[in-house]
Amino acid sequence: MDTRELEMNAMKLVSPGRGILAADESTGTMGKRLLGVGLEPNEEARRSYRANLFSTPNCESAISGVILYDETIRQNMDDGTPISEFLTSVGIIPGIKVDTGAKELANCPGEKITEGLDELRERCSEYYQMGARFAKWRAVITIGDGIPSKSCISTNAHALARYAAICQEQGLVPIIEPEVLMDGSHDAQRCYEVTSEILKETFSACKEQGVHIPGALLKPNMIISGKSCSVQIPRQEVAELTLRCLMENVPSELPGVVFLSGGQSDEDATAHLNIMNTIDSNPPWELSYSYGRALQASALKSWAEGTPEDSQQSFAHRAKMNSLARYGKWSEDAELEQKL
Ligand code: 5MM
Repeated sequence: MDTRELEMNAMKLVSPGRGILAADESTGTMGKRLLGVGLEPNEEARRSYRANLFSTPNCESAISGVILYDETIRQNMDDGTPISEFLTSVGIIPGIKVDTGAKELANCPGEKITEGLDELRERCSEYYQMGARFAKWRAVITIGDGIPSKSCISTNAHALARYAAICQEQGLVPIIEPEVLMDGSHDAQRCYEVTSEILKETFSACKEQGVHIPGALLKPNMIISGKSCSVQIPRQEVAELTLRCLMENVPSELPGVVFLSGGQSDEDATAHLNIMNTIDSNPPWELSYSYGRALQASALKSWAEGTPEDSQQSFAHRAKMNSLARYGKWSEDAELEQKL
């Protein structure tokens, strides 16, 4: 394992004012997103939308890395340049989703286990040759009546650690993503407890399996009430609880935490990150973003309703807002600006 290369790439991914664009929607998810804005979901539609997004002028000032899907890393930009080569040439690190999806967990109704460990070593080696320098694996934890079960927590934590160890062996920085879903009527306290549990178990499995923590990144959810909970806590409290939960459960050698947006509104995802970066608690890790929907929702809408340039402008705007949030410098007023 080349720990120096891993640490260097992990640090680059969380360099000041920059964060990650999660554009790794699987074919099914991307299909739903395209249909949602009235577009036909086919391979060329996925390619052209993403190629336009990646060519947004100056987006590298706010985007350090892009997570790609297997289909996308094999595609080209409009001029024929391979997508990963193009991203590298503008200073953006190409990454790759290596899990093969969350499937039903046997004996645990309503719960999921993420699959994809088979032949992972060989796939990582191929992705490294194609230019990828980091990877992502998402575990999905649902809160409900009597769930998550111990089995769901421990099997997902074990798989995340196995994935991380294999990625590092092959030169890819693993983004470890245990997502506690916002779906449900649970309160923020329950989200706090479940998030603590999965984080503890994941880092314990990583330790047991020799994962090199300074060469990895964590992609967690924020501590937030379930979508249908009657009590939605204010932004300041989301930020404080999230930081407290991370301080209690995340090792200090980790270089960075790159949050997922998980279905929060664009502005909430930005505002929560911004507050965390203004709270004077001196966390040992960088606090950044790896947003999918919160960076792309408006860009996809403009892609369907406007011109390619409109889509790039929408993306540039959200990227800029989140870049400001990395410094704790975002404001409602900044939302009125339009360009990078
Ligand atoms: C980009 O969306 C990813 C979805 O992948 P699947 O199609 O396999 O479900 C997802 O893993 C994403 O990277 C993270 O959840 C972060 O995205 P959000 O939208 O939650 O910020």
